Amino acid sequence: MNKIIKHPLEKYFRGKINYTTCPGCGNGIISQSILRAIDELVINFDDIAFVSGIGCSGWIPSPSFNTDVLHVTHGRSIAFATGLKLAIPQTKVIVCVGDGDTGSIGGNHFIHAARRNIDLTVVCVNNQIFGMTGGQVAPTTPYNSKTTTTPYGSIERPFDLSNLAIAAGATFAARWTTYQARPLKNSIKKAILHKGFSFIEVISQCPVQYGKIVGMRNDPVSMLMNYKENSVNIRKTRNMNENELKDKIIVGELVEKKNIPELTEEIKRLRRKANKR
Ligand SMILES: Cc1ncc(C[n+]2csc(CCOP(=O)(O)OP(=O)(O)O)c2C)c(N)n1
Ligand code: SF4
Ligand SMILES: [Mg+2]
Repeated sequence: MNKIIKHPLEKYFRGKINYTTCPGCGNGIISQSILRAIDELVINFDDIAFVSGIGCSGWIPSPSFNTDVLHVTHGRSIAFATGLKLAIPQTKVIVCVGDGDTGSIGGNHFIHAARRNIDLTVVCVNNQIFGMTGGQVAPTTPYNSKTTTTPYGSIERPFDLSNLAIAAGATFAARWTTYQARPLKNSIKKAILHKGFSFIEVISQCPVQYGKIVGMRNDPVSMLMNYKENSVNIRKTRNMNENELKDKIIVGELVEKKNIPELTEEIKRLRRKANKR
């Protein structure tokens, strides 16, 4: 008799969906990491809402995750998520967003959400490029990269999105690559439980658009091996000098601050104060 093997995460999917994601894209690893984190935390999927923007990363929860998913305009996912969280504070809100979405058009929403310490978990897929639209330069693309829109090399220095989040006030921030899927999943678990703005940056392979810039077109395995070889855990960086850290990806849990007022709690407090008058 044929044994039917069911994927343990199948229960989180809406049914048979045709994916638009290219073979070898890091979005698959990130999608699994999010769902495994939720599964291990034993959270009711209906108590979670996802928000995503326009970009390949937007297709991580939409339309496949079988819970509430808002697939909104480019650069506005954190703004929509803020509205959602304020309206239904008991909902856990997870935002799946691209590096372009986060650092360019959505930059203001990003830094102000971090400053306000609103209880959102933002999973930012940093493939260092505008993937979906054809490989244009993003605010995260390394200096001197030849992209569709920078044929002579990018002359702008890239943002470090995690450091930007921390500087703006994020109370939890972690960075991993898709190579470190287990620690990524563990940090997502912590981020979901964290009361406040949590930011998870995932350096992720786009073998189609970014792959061609770095000479690894359609070669996700080499991109993953590159992440493996060039990642350094934050704990080890204390003993390394600037030269040793050049071109390294610093991974790990970068910040965790507790007891900082969270926005929806602050609003509750303010309401009580106003009602007393
Ligand atoms: C207001 C607006 N501006 C521009 C676009 C075009 N656009 C769609 S996705 C995208 C960039 C996607 O890059 P990123 O956010 O890094 O996501 P990725 O596809 O790499 O996951 C752009 C510029 C749009 N859809 N809407
Ligand atoms: S273009 Fe890049 S980021 Fe987009 S689905 Fe394909 S591999 Fe993934
Ligand atoms: Mg991108």
